[in-house]
Amino acid sequence: MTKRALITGITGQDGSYLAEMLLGQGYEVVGMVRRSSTVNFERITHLMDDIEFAAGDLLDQMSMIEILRTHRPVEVYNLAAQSFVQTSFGQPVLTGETTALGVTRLLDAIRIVDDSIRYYQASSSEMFGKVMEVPQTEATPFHPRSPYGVAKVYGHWITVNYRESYDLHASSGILFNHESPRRGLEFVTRKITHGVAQIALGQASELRLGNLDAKRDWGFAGDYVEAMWRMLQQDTPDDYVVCTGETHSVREFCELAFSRVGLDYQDHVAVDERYFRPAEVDLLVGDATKACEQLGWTPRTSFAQLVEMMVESDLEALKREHGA
Ligand code: NAP
Ligand code: G4F
Repeated sequence: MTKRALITGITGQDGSYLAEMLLGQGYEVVGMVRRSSTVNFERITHLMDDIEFAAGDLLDQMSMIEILRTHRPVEVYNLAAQSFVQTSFGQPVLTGETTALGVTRLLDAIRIVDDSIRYYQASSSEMFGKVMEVPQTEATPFHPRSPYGVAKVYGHWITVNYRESYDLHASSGILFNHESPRRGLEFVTRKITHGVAQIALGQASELRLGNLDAKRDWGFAGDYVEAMWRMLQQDTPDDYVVCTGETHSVREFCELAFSRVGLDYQDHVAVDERYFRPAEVDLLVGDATKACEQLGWTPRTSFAQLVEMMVESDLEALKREHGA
């Protein structure tokens, strides 16, 4: 029997990789997209003929009930969110409505329409915030440092609560930062690799960044979507940390990215107060032992391979754009 999966956030970085993976496994994929005045399908143009699209919004519960009734998925991957931490400080209420309450709207829609649906919640290492231990595991207490992190803690606990209250097959993946050439330009890794490519091609001379000392456990998004899928294939729903177990600073990311094009980051990076946050997450590094032992998942892409992949992709894209 062909399985049908619904992905919210299909136009985002992870949605595009997950859709690719599920289609490759023979799934029928339904993608929930919200209305906007211009289409936003850049990351999934190559999949447009294979995906069925359904109009809906995490802010609108009826739209999700209708999608579940019409398309009858057996798995739902909730990847949609206001996902940019910096924006969450400026728009905390919208972030809460989408990233926190949106989860309850969708879980309730599942409970009403078909409580046998298997559900994946995109939780985040941002929930650990001011970390209580190093490395962070499923048992590490949360101390979020942004409205986004607070909203994700709510989304995480409401998922656990619906699992315990209504016996839903609802799992939560606590994913550490994962990047790719499809990462939004506002996130620091892609901002750096795009900036490096512009500077290498003579289209810019400077890159303005915030806190260079923040450390993150960065992996490749293409590897991480496989862990999401594996969670929903388990007999019992649960929560899993997904990470590489290595941490690197923003400064190290810069050093490596600039060195790929033969440049010294110190000649081009300027620190700009505008990119500092009211409260920072200084250090994230996870321990994915549980995901490794129970899901058989391990990351395949190293930090150096990730940086190289992103720099190369931005160089190629800019060259194409400028006809070089
Ligand atoms: P992303 O690229 O920012 O994509 C977010 C997606 O959510 C987009 O498709 C966006 O649609 C959609 N969306 C936003 N508001 C919506 C709404 N009100 N209704 C319906 N859809 C809405 O994020 P990502 O990096 O792929 O991350 C996927 C999920 O994992 C997010 O929940 C994120 O918070 C979480 N997460 C990410 C990371 C990471 O490092 N990438 C780590 C941990 C957790 P538009 O295209 O229309 O804007
Ligand atoms: O790339 P970032 O914006 O990612 P952040 O805040 O870690 O959040 C990402 O990962 C979370 C998982 O832990 C996800 F849940 C979330 O959705 C998102 O995908 O910033 C990374 C670090 C921060 O410490 C920030 O202060 O880089 C620092 N940074 C320094 N200069 C900068 C900049 N961040 C951005 N975006 N832009 C800068 O110029």
